[in-house]
Amino acid sequence: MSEETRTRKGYEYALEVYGALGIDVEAALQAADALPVSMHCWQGDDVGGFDGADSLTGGIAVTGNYPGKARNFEELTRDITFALSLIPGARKLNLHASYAVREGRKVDRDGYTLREFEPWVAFAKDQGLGLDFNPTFFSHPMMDGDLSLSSPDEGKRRFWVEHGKRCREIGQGFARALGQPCVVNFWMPDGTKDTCVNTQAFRARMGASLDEIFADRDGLQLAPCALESKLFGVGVESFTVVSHEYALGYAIKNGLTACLDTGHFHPTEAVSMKVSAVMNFVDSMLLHISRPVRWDSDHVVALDEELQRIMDEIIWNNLQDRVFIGLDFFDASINRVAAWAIGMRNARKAILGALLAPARQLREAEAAGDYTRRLALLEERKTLPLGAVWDYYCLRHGIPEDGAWLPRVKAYEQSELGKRV
Ligand code: RNT
Ligand code: ZN
Repeated sequence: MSEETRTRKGYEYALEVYGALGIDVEAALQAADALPVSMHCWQGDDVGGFDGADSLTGGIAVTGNYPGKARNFEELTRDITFALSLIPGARKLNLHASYAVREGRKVDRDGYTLREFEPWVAFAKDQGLGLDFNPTFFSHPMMDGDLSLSSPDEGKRRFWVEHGKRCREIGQGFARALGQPCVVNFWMPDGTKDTCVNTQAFRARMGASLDEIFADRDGLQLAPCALESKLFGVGVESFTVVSHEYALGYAIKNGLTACLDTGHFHPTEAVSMKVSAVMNFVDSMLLHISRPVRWDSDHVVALDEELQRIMDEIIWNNLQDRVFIGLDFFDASINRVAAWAIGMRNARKAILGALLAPARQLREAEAAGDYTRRLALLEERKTLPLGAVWDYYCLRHGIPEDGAWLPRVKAYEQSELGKRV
């Protein structure tokens, strides 16, 4: 039997199984395909960027030295292009300001304009991608240790305020150029290694900086701005200025987007359980989906229960128009293109899984107080033939199925990545 015949047969079987549950597979496929997932550019070069940093600061860490890391714009875009050929569905590309293409010009982060990102805009147009954006408040000589927007050094704080403003302008430029919104996400690593005794002073300076950056309310439609909270960073363990309560409070008070990174909470807290709660109080949310192994380790996103629960919460609560889905991980111990493919394919699989669940029956059971049936259905749902629908979906879009994409990555490793020494 050819692979294609096998896939089609599997799909027919799946249609029967889902059909018996009253699930419209075609509608699910179309909805899953249309939901944008933003792929972070920084998996391709271990969060290095192009604007001069030789080490990663801000309390984040990449481990591993798998060969083939992208070293410049050409290599990174080549790798992204190749990765995208393995990833079905609506996609956006998420850039960091540190990926500015300066072409020798002496411009720093407080002065970046759309010009430094024109090559990215051209690339996005060429690939049919939307763009999202992040100011980079780390890996830069103007950092005050681990402080940026909350620094007591007025010169440094001002530099970072200007950077924040520039990044909003650039995000709006992306949105205009590409005809779709650009989410601009603000994550500041600010905090202290050991006990901070004037926490309020840091938060007051942070607040004053953010107020300046967001004073201009124009452009928030084109480029919604998100604030990302965090629990702690390496070397910044005791006090984080933009903690969860701070970020959420600021976002609610100021009409910004709340960003929740799945690695930025205590290990037993689940972001899936926060989505509908937070969505009561903000217009929109950005998710940084990651996989925290024991801590904020930024492992490649796996198709685990939490990923599925996050997508269930978004889809079952009909929040997909107000929740922006982005990925955030960096693993340098495996092939970086494969890391993208695995994480992005998993995100899309989980979206499809949520759309293919017997949501009506689950709701009915719950409304009837039949929690036994609800649990039985939730468990049985886990072994429905999602994989058969997934393979058909890939086939239909000319994307390699499970089992077929990795050999391509290995070939790319031979022909392209292996040359980078
Ligand atoms: C760090 C945050 C942040 C970064 C990226 C590179 O803990 O998660 O989102 O990972 O901006
Ligand atoms: Zn993040």
